[in-house]
Amino acid sequence: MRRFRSDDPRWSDVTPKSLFLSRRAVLSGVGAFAVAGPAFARYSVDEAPTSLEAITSYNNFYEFGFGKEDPKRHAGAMTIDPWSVKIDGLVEKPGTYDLADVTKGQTIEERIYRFRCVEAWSMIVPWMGFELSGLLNRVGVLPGAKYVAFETLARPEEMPGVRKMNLDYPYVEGLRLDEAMHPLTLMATGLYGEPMPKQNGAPIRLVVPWKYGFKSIKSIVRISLMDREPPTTWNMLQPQEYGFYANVNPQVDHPRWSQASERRIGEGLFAKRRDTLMFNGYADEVAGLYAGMDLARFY
Ligand SMILES: Nc1nc2c(c(=O)[nH]1)N[C@H]1C(S)=C(S)[C@@H](COP(=O)(O)O)O[C@H]1N2
Ligand SMILES: [Mo]
Repeated sequence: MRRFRSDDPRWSDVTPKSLFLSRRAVLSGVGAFAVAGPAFARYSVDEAPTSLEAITSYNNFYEFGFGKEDPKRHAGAMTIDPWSVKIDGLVEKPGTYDLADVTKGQTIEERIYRFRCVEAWSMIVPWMGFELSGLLNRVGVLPGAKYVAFETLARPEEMPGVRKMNLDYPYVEGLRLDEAMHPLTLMATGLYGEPMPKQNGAPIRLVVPWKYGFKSIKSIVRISLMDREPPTTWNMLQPQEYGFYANVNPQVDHPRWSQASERRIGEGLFAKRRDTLMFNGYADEVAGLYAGMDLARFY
């Protein structure tokens, strides 16, 4: 984990590109020097990534069914090319952007993040992606905007869960604008150095590592800048169980289970559970966003 805050001047000479290169150096076995350097630690956690096999075969993507294996089994049918994202609401340059235009000018880097589902399991995922702030700055956020709303593709012909309407589709999520602009908030386009697997939300999804996984909406087709808090899928379904904020918090239990600990996928069913960390271990970076807020009330 990082040792300094993001605004610490000691980071000033560390560019995202050099971070990426140092990580590559580590992967290719260049050695301990690169591992020890603070550049490596800036936004990535120093924990062993969960296997590609586990990350791509134990999924939540209800558009393809409730079961953890359903997304891997059915997501192959999803057409991801061509792909476009409608960006609208309180922006200077609204429009329908094709995928190449969404990623244009953004630095894609590797970020190894903790990922904690509200169901009390977790993984370590080596995402590829760029900061959402880069895209929002490019399209120009207008002064009245306070929230960002996201929407997933809902294509019944290709999605058995959507055909059955096992949830209210399209799946929608949202962030407060300051959360969306935070440097940890990623538009992820891949993992393990490869384009995003369909079951993980190809071709582009959100990753917000300090929040429960359901905030990290997959296969995004629309981003809207709003002046008020947008409705979100799980909150609409069960408001007393799933809040808008959904920050990982070991002190605020889900009404039906404890959030104090978690099962790390890949360690086996009999491995010792791990303690869940406040803001999923990203408190140094994000606690300031919630200063003065009652996190038991705004769960
Ligand atoms: N569109 C959409 N996005 C979604 C979901 C979903 O069902 N539909 N599930 C969420 C939940 S509950 C989790 S834990 C993560 C799972 O991401 P992963 O399968 O890549 O691990 O995706 C989130 N994003
Ligand atoms: Mo989840």
